[in-house]
Amino acid sequence: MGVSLLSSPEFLRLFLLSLITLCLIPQHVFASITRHYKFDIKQQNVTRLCHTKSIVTVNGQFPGPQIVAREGDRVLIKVVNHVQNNISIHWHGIRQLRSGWADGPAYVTQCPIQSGNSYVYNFTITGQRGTLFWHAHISWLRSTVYGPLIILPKRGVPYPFAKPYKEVPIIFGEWWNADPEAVISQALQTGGGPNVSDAYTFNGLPGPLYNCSAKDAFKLKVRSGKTYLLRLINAALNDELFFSIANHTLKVVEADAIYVKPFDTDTVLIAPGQTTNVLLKTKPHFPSATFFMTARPYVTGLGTFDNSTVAGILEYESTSKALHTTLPMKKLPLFKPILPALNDTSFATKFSNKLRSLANAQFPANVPQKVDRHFFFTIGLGTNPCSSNNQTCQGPNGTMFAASVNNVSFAMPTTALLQAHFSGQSNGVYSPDFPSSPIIPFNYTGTPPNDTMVGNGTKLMVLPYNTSVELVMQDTSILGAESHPLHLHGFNFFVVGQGFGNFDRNKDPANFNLVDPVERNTVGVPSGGWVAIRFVADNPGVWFMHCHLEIHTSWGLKMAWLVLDGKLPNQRLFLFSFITLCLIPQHALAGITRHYKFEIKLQNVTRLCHTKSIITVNGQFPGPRIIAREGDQLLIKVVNHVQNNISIHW
Ligand SMILES: *[C@@H]1O[C@H](CO)[C@@H](O)[C@H](O)[C@H]1NC(C)=O
Ligand SMILES: *[C@@H]1O[C@H](CO)[C@@H](O)[C@H](O)[C@H]1NC(C)=O
Ligand SMILES: *[C@@H]1O[C@H](CO)[C@@H](O)[C@H](O)[C@H]1NC(C)=O
Ligand SMILES: *[C@@H]1O[C@H](CO)[C@@H](O)[C@H](O)[C@H]1NC(C)=O
Ligand SMILES: *[C@@H]1O[C@H](CO)[C@@H](O)[C@H](O)[C@H]1NC(C)=O
Ligand SMILES: *[C@@H]1O[C@H](CO)[C@@H](O)[C@H](O)[C@H]1NC(C)=O
Ligand SMILES: *[C@@H]1O[C@H](CO)[C@@H](O)[C@H](O)[C@H]1NC(C)=O
Ligand SMILES: *[C@@H]1O[C@H](CO)[C@@H](O)[C@H](O)[C@H]1NC(C)=O
Ligand SMILES: *[C@@H]1O[C@H](CO)[C@@H](O)[C@H](O)[C@H]1NC(C)=O
Ligand SMILES: *[C@@H]1O[C@H](CO)[C@@H](O)[C@H](O)[C@H]1NC(C)=O
Ligand SMILES: *[C@@H]1O[C@H](CO)[C@@H](O)[C@H](O)[C@H]1NC(C)=O
Ligand SMILES: *[C@@H]1O[C@H](CO)[C@@H](O)[C@H](O)[C@H]1NC(C)=O
Ligand SMILES: [Cu+2]
Repeated sequence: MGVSLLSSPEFLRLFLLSLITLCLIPQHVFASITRHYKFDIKQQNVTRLCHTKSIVTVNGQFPGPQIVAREGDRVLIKVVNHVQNNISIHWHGIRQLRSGWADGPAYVTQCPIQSGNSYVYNFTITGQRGTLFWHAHISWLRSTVYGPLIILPKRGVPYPFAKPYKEVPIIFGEWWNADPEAVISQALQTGGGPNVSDAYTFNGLPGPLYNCSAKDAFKLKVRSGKTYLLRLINAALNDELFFSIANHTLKVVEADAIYVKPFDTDTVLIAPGQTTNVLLKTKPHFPSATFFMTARPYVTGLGTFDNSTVAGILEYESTSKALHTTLPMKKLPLFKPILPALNDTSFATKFSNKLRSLANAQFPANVPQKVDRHFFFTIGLGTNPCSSNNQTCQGPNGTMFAASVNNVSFAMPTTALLQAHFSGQSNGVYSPDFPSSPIIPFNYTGTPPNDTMVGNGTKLMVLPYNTSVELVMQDTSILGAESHPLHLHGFNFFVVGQGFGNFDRNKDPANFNLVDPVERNTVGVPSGGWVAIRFVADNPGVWFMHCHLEIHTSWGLKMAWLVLDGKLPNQRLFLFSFITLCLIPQHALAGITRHYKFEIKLQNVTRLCHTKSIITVNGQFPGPRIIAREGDQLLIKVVNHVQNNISIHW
């Protein structure tokens, strides 16, 4: 059920008005502006690998449209759902300071937007600039519903590196000939591993290394002697990716919208949910060659995976006309990069160790030096008993695959967690008792225990406002060690340490980097190892944390933090306005929710032989009666059909 305070014509009027305002008033007058976007969720037929299918898209585009804003801007995105699926959109990496209602994960911060309904995401970008992305955050719809989210520095503020000649987003994804919704639905039913994608893509294009795909190639046309800023985004569902460009070195300058100390590398490793900005310096003279850029996965798990390679083409524009006419591009020699082996954990470790915060006066690394709460979470796969008693499941040994954090496989609620918390009705929705360390310690990276079954629950870890947190995430070898890119909503965190084997609380903290650790929103828990992160819980709300390998999230590798309001008014979550509410199961509550609809309209009424048109609620004079019991929640949707402005006082 959608509740909106502005009816859509009124929204449109506001929308047009602000556009006009934008056109007339010179931008330098504003410190920051409001940017309006409209996302129509609709089906679109798309063909790749000679395979045509109808996919869920934003505005018919695949990948979806780019959102561009400046640090300090407010962004208002109206999402209208024209498809049969429920949908919600996450603005991945946006801090959402006090605006948790706009974060997007379905059943965490909002109920999904149902078919025919709409929702307005309203947030301000505070203290962030760089490359992020947006994606659907329900089921596996993000396989096609994703796009870049680019935050430019404030007007007049330069990058901490020379201004690039051009900026180019390259968003990595997967192409599935099958319907990913059917794939995950089947996997969850059989308990087995899911089918895998058929191709990887750059900006939606699989490129020439796949059958029937030569024409669908991403081409980066460049001039010699220039510097390009490539905004790399991994939006793939289930695959960490290596990326490289033949005969060119890349300079990494930013990760997850935070500047890093620049370093050169031939290959970038980027997990789903991560973004990396690199500078590409083109060769000083026309090289008489074309170069492939390629990506293929980094894989540590035991399951099957898509081991294919996507290629795009780096093509130099020839300035000489003669060259152009006598040497068509396709006749030029072609060079291909050499990527690390699919299981090259040594490269992964070296690469992640090179990432350091810029940590200068302008962009300091505010690493929490003191810690209020220490947490230790195990991260990994496990099993559930087969839910079908007339057949064996396809998971390990006839069981069903599951995944967990501290052995809690997260059970999604049917009411949004934030709504349940905010309305004081958490009873029956979640419990505030997420374990701060494993209940039964074991040798996490040694011989796996005999019992691989996981527990489950909808448990939250509650943090008072401004708690300084250290969290060690420990991979387990229960069904084979595996790298897990963990994503935290609502915060950036500092990666203060990582290692292999079991984390040693007595020895390892001595080696933590509390000076210039990389700050990000998604970090790989090393395969068979651990990672330590720190953050300050300065953002009230309910914040999802989960593996960004979508299959692991589906299996339950997710949990949520509940950060309480602080004492001051500016330490509290904003009141919700455009919130899509879920129906709360009534038996779970002492009070119930009562829904009323007030249509403000004109009505002819006669008194003393005098007929006149008056403003009424639902045509009634006096208006309708509202009845409730103590403890009930009242939801009254007021729709204004008259010319006057209106508001109602209770
Ligand atoms: C997609 O293709 C099918 C089959 O050709 C067609 O019936 C349908 O109308 C198309 N849908 C869209 C959104 O173009
Ligand atoms: C869509 O979401 C609503 C509200 O949570 C739920 O009742 C309904 O079953 C969902 N529909 C589908 C198709 O998942
Ligand atoms: C967006 O959120 C801000 C802060 O809560 C609020 O003041 C503003 O009215 C909202 N705008 C819309 C269009 O909802
Ligand atoms: C590209 O690199 C390959 C392998 O290192 C080398 O043989 C070739 O000459 C290089 N080509 C150009 C144009 O740089
Ligand atoms: C990918 O996997 C398939 C099936 O396991 C195998 O036949 C093929 O050789 C692999 N390709 C590469 C490039 O590793
Ligand atoms: C990586 O894979 C290769 C061959 O596929 C294998 O020989 C090697 O042992 C593997 N390395 C690791 C670290 O698992
Ligand atoms: C197994 O049970 C399900 C319902 O639980 C039923 O749909 C299915 O047909 C049964 N399969 C067999 C082989 O009996
Ligand atoms: C599989 O299950 C059987 C019987 O339940 C058990 O004896 C065996 O040890 C299990 N194997 C593994 C690899 O878990
Ligand atoms: C855990 O298991 C590993 C691998 O078997 C072993 O090397 C290590 O010593 C064990 N650690 C502990 C604390 O038992
Ligand atoms: C696990 O299973 C093995 C072989 O079935 C057995 O020898 C061992 O005692 C079991 N360990 C535990 C802790 O139950
Ligand atoms: C959670 O665990 C209980 C048993 O503890 C089981 O009955 C239930 O099916 C599990 N739910 C899920 C979603 O795995
Ligand atoms: C009220 O009466 C006027 C005059 O008879 C008529 O034009 C109008 O449509 C009526 N309005 C409503 C809401 O009934
Ligand atoms: Cu994972």
